[in-house]
Amino acid sequence: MKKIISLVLVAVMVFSLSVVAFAAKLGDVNGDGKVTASDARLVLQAAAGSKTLTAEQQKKADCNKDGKVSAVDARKILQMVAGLIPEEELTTNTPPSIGDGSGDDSISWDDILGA
Ligand SMILES: [Ca+2]
Ligand SMILES: [Ca+2]
Repeated sequence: MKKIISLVLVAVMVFSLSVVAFAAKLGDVNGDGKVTASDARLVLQAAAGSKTLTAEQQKKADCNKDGKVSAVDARKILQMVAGLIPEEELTTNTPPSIGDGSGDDSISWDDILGA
């Protein structure tokens, strides 16, 4: 019985690890297993309307999880590629910068006045 429990535990651990690995693939739009500038380019092309992404690609492209594929996502990918932000940041929906309360990706009077 103990053996079965530990087997189940191992299975659960392996499963959660693969989920983490899958989540880390956010940003890998072209699906080559790496997050590179090529992925950012695809996101930019999609944002500009010159390229249509599959539903799966759109999910991976939407790095800030706002439901849209935009230049903001491409920038996040590029920042990650350049090592400016950790890879985990792609999977979290944190404001792009401290003080940007309105979430428009810039600090403006809106944020200060709370409009
Ligand atoms: Ca890629
Ligand atoms: Ca987005």
